[in-house]
Order: sequence, then structure tokens, then C-alpha cells
Amino acid sequence: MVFIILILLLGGSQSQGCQPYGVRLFLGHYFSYLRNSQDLIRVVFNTEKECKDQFILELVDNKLGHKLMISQITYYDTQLLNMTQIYEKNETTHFTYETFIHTFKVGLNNIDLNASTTYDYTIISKQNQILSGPHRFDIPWAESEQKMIVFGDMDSNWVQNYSKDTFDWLENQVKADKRYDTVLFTGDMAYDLESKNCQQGDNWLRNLSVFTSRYPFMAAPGNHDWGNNTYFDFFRANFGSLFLKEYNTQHYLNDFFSFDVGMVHFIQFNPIKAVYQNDIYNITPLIVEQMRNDLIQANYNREKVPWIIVYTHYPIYCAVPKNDQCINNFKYLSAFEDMLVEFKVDLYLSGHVHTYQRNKPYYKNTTAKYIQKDNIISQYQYPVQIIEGAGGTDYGEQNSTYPDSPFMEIQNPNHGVGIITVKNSTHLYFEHITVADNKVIDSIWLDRSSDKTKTTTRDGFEVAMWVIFSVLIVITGVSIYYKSNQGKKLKSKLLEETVTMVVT
Ligand SMILES: *[C@@H]1O[C@H](CO)[C@@H](O)[C@H](O)[C@H]1NC(C)=O
Ligand SMILES: *[C@@H]1O[C@H](CO)[C@@H](O)[C@H](O)[C@H]1NC(C)=O
Ligand SMILES: *[C@@H]1O[C@H](CO)[C@@H](O)[C@H](O)[C@H]1NC(C)=O
Ligand SMILES: *[C@@H]1O[C@H](CO)[C@@H](O)[C@H](O)[C@H]1NC(C)=O
Ligand SMILES: *[C@@H]1O[C@H](CO)[C@@H](O)[C@H](O)[C@H]1NC(C)=O
Ligand SMILES: *[C@@H]1O[C@H](CO)[C@@H](O)[C@H](O)[C@H]1NC(C)=O
Ligand SMILES: *[C@@H]1O[C@H](CO)[C@@H](O)[C@H](O)[C@H]1NC(C)=O
Ligand SMILES: *[C@@H]1O[C@H](CO)[C@@H](O)[C@H](O)[C@H]1NC(C)=O
Ligand SMILES: CC(=O)N[C@H]1CO[C@H](CO)[C@@H](O)[C@@H]1O
Repeated sequence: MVFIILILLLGGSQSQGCQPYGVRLFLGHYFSYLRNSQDLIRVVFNTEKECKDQFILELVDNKLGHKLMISQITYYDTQLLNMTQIYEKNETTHFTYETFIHTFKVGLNNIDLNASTTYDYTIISKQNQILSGPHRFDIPWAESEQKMIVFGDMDSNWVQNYSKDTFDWLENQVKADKRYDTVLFTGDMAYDLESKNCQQGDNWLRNLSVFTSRYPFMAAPGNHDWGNNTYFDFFRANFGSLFLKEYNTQHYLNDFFSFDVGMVHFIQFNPIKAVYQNDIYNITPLIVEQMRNDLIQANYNREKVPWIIVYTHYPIYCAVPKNDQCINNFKYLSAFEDMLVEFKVDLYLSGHVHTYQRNKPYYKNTTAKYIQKDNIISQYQYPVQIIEGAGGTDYGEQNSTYPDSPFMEIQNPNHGVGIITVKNSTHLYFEHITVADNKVIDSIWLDRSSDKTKTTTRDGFEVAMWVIFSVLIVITGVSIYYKSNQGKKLKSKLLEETVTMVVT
């Protein structure tokens, strides 16, 4: 009798802790250089209890309505994040927090991309009960246009409700079934992820699935994501999308990853130790090396994937007065900035400063060469740098502008997000939207069409010089040809005269 009640109790509490929360999508290693066809897109969620093998992922092909049941036929894994254990030996910091992270990987063998790239998915129990969904994902497959949302520095505390407009805006995108290939998050979540015994991070997970269950969430780690021991435990367990296990050493915490979406190669790097000048284990050169190797490959592949966008939490140029990073990041990050120029990176996106700010192409603290006509930027040898740090946070000033700076083109502290639209191999469109009123307050085009045909990549003066030079060459050539022909014809007769002519 007692035995049966015990089983019932256990069974009851088990299923109680088995409600999925924090449903989120990540692009898998199919999009990284590993090109792993078994890891196209990941569906990840948390449960309070272990609940191992209790879930089935049901996929429905949006075009044909074919139903696929994914459980054993695909990768499924449950991982415990035991913060209690991570901090139990720390004298100053103690957490009591456990969560179980479930990962399904959808592979090419599970779906038919020829039929459809849009799938509805539902997390159901072994007893066929719907636990979460239906949600929807798009596989970034289209060879045509790609679209990405970019923002950062956002919490879900809602003391001042500063992130509410951003959440609402994102929710409206989902409700309107807008297609975006991915969300690039420029760092700093929940202020902080591990605060209040990780409850802050746990709430953030619960709240963000409004949009992460629809759009793959590719996050850069920020300084508010690193936890009390500075090891990013919560971040990496919950958001460690494309990190490579072999790079995860005690001090090198997977600070780099990259992936391709259509026509764009994305690079994320985490230079936290460089910008806070506490790189006691000399980690930064390892990131530089990994990034250099990656950029070499990306440049080989540039015909197919013409755009390169680098994102991170930290800006190279910002305008917060007396802020060490705003004064010195161009020095602290110079090894990275040099690579942006060497490999002709198109865009550099960051967060950290709680504002929207678009900078001119800038290099080593001075204006760099580029051409701008209306809002079209072309012939830039240095990337356009944009700060997207206005996701909305109770932490710090939210509504002030910083002093104008020589690199600054526009600044706006109202909460907002950026949208990148890659039109084709020569045109990329960027716009910034304030979320409260859904208004585009800034937009630019990056135009690379003149990069290919050399004659049009010059400015007016250069073009004129080239034209004059070419005309001179042609005149010289023609006259030499004419003279030599003439010379041949009248060889013996006019030899003396020709020689005289050339000499005079
Ligand atoms: C988490 O770690 C604590 C401390 O080591 C331990 O007591 C607890 O049993 C662990 N939880 C699980 C689910 O393993
Ligand atoms: C994290 O560290 C700070 C300062 O060292 C401390 O005030 C805080 O209580 C710690 N958090 C936890 C959950 O122990
Ligand atoms: C999809 O189409 C390609 C050719 O366009 C073909 O090689 C491939 O086998 C098709 N895949 C499926 C799953 O039908
Ligand atoms: C924040 O939003 C909640 C829910 O809509 C509301 O109850 C609360 O009063 C708001 N707080 C502020 C400071 O506006
Ligand atoms: C323990 O926590 C403190 C901050 O509270 C941190 O400075 C220290 O690095 C932590 N130690 C370990 C071993 O994680
Ligand atoms: C960088 O440029 C700013 C503005 O032009 C100037 O005030 C500052 O001194 C420069 N920093 C260095 C280290 O040259
Ligand atoms: C900025 O926000 C603070 C509160 O954080 C408020 O006191 C101040 O009035 C705001 N300023 C403007 C210009 O909105
Ligand atoms: C690329 O897109 C731009 C902007 O939509 C357009 O003007 C241009 O003609 C396109 N180029 C090609 C080759 O399709
Ligand atoms: C703003 C908001 O919706 N916050 C919610 C985040 O998630 C926690 C836990 O579910 C809720 O308590 C908050 O209300």
C-alpha cells in the first residue's frame, strides 16, 4: 500500500517537473564548417526534473502536411546543469539550482528540404500529450534573400518594464509569421544570468521562448552572462549553440564560433579578457588564431558566401565618457580590428553600451576611406560598426545619448532592434527599428557592386586619371603601331627620316 502511494507520488512529482520551458532553437553544426548533416537545427528546452526519454518531437512539413515523429531516430540528449555542485566548493558564492536541458537535433535525414523548409513542431509526451507547441521553424535554406534580427542587452526583470516593448515587438513578429533566418544576440541577458540563485536566468529562459521557439537564437556572451566564477556556466550550458567541445579548456571557454546563413558568414568572438585587461592565461592570441584561420577559409569561399559579419558583445568605438573600454578598445582589440581590414569584413556588430549607434568605417581611431551617397555606403575598406545594445534593461541608464564623437553617424537610446536583409551578393540592407512604435529610424545600404569591376571602384578623380592614362597608352600604342607599319612599308626609303622623326 505504502509502496503504491510512493510510486504514485514519485510519478506525480516527476510529471509535474516535466513541463518543458524555455523552448529555443539553435542552428546546428550543419551551418558551421563541420557541415554536419545530422545537426541542422536544434530544439532545446528545460525541465525542472530529469524526465529522461519522456519526450517526442513531432514535426509537420508545412507544405505537404506530412507528419514525422522524431524520438529515437534522431539525436536526443538530456543534460543536468547542477549549479549547486559547480559552486559548492566556493567559499563566497553558493547556489542551489538545478535544471535539465533537453536537446533534439533535426538532421537532413529527418526532413525533406526539397518539399519544404518550414516545419511545425510540437513537444509531446510518450502518452501523446501536447506539452509545448505547435511552434514553427524555418530552415535557412533559401538561396534568395536572408533576414536576421540583431539586438542585445536585454533583461526580463520588468521592474521598469524596459524590455517589455522589445518582447512585444518580437512576439508580434512571430504572430505575423514573419520569417527571419536567425536572431543574433549581442550579449548580456537577464542581468545577470546567475543572479538570485540563477532564478534571474531561469525566468529569462521562461520568457524568451516567445521568440526563440520561432527563430534560432545565436548569442554572443556578455559580461553579465559570465556568472560569479567568471566561467559562463549557465550561459554555455543553455546557449552554447555552436561551441566546439575540443576547444573548451579550463580557461579557453569556447570563445569563438562561426556559421554560414545563405550569403553571409557570421563570426562570433568573445574578447572579454582582452577588454577587461585580465587575460592572465593569455587566451586572446588563441581567439585571434582561430579567427584568422576561419577568415582565411571564409575568404576562399567568398564567391559563394560573399558577406562576412562579425559580432561580439564589445564595441571597438563607443562614446561613454571616461569609460576605459570606449577610450581603449581600439587598442585592446587591435589584433581583431586588423583582421577585419585584412579580410574585408563588411559589418561589425556589438552591444554593451545601452543604445543604438552606427559608426562610420573607422580604423585605428581615425576615419577610414569609403564612399557614401545618401544612405548607400560603398568602397569601404573597413567595416561599418554598429552597436545594438538597446534591447531594454533595468540595469544602467537607458535614455541618455552620449557625446558626439568623430566616428559617430547616429545614436538613439530608445529601445530597438536591427534588421539585416541580404538582398544579393552585392547589396545588404540594414535598418534599425524602435520597438515601441515599430518605426525605422535609421537605414543604410552596403553596396559592393563596384568592388568587382575595377574601373568603377574609383572615385571621380581616380577615374579621370585612369581615363587620361588609358587614352595616352592607346595613343602611344597606335602611334607606335602606325609608325612601325609605316616603317615597314617605307623601310628602306624613309629609314633615315623615321629615325630623325623619333629622335626629334
Ligand atoms: C547537484 O549537486 C549537489 C551538490 O554536489 C548534489 O547534492 C545533488 O545531488 C546534485 N543533483 C543532482 C540531480 O545530481
Ligand atoms: C556573487 O558574488 C557577489 C560578490 O562576490 C556576492 O555579493 C553574491 O552574493 C554572490 N552570489 C551568490 C548567489 O552567492
Ligand atoms: C532533393 O533534390 C536533389 C536534386 O535537386 C536530389 O539530389 C535529392 O536527392 C533530393 N532529396 C530528397 C530527399 O528528395
Ligand atoms: C510592468 O508591467 C506589469 C505587467 O504589465 C505591470 O503590472 C507593472 O505595473 C508594470 N510596471 C511598471 C513600472 O510600469
Ligand atoms: C568563487 O566566487 C568568487 C566570487 O564570488 C570568484 O571571484 C571566485 O573566482 C570563485 N572561485 C571559484 C573557484 O570558482
Ligand atoms: C582617439 O581619437 C580621439 C578623438 O579624435 C582622441 O580624443 C583620442 O585622443 C584618440 N586616442 C588616441 C590614443 O590617440
Ligand atoms: C531617464 O530615466 C530616468 C530614470 O531612469 C528618469 O529619471 C529621467 O527623467 C529620464 N530622462 C529622460 C530624458 O527621459
Ligand atoms: C541586388 O539588389 C539590389 C537591391 O535590391 C538591386 O538594385 C540589384 O540590381 C541587385 N543585383 C543583382 C545582380 O540582382
Ligand atoms: C515579464 C514576464 O513575463 N516575466 C515573467 C518571466 O517568467 C517568470 C517565470 O515564469 C514570470 O514569473 C514572469 O512574470
